Amino acid sequence: MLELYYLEEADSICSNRALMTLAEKGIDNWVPRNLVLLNRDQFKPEYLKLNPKAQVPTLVHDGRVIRESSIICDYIDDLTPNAALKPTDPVDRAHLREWIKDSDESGYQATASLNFVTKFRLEIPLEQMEERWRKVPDIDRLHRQKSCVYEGLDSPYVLRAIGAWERTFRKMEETLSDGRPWIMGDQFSLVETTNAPFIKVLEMLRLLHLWLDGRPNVQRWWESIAVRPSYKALEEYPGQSEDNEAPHAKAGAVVANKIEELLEYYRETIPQP
Ligand SMILES: N[C@@H](CCC(=O)N[C@@H](CS)C(=O)NCC(=O)O)C(=O)O
Repeated sequence: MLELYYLEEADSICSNRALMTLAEKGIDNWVPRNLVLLNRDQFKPEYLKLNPKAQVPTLVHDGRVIRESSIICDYIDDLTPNAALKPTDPVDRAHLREWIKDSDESGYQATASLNFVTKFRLEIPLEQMEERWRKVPDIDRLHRQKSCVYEGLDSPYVLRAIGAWERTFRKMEETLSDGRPWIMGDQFSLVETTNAPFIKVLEMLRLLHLWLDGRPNVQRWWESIAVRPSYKALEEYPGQSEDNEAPHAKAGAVVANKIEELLEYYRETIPQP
């Protein structure tokens, strides 16, 4: 039995990595174990036994536990040879892993910071946030979340997030400039299923164009991802990304000018390789 503990929310970026990978593999015989963050399900003792970091997703396969979203995606890919999401050539595999490592290390932090400084900051009352922080078992996560909420757009995590996406999209534009459809070439891969749920948050915040303007190859790549059923299924309701009244769209509109200024500042001050 394959059980997935996850959050059913459009901005549960790590849950969505697993959901998109399952959909691409055509695996549908998994058992949903849905957690609700606002009920603090992730801090319940029975869940902490599965995931001591109090995070989703967690995959349990025949009673054996697999944690960390990118490792879960890799594991899901190995469950069936259909629609392989990893190349066979060892050097290509090493390159795929470099992309995923980068996504884990900087894409994740960047997206989480931008989500916190926009939607969460506007939507979740401070007392509720502070109550939640008393339970967070990870000092890095705690500092990042507090800084984004207390300091807002002046948080150093925000400039770091903007820079992380600038660096990633620059590298993507270079890679895709030979006309290849996907980052790994002709093969749609884990690079797409691990990055798309993060980029989706930028899209929902209506900020994505700040990085994609002037990057036609990344735009083409993103348009090809956005029409895939595996991506569309991540929406909480049909048309969510197009809805100007959706919480992300409203929260993004408040910060768009300042984020654009910070991106300009980053481009002017940090040397481009
Ligand atoms: N490195 C972990 C990060 C997982 C993570 O941050 N999950 C978020 C949801 S996207 C979470 O569980 N947050 C719980 C909380 O904020 O209390 C992974 O990739 O699985």
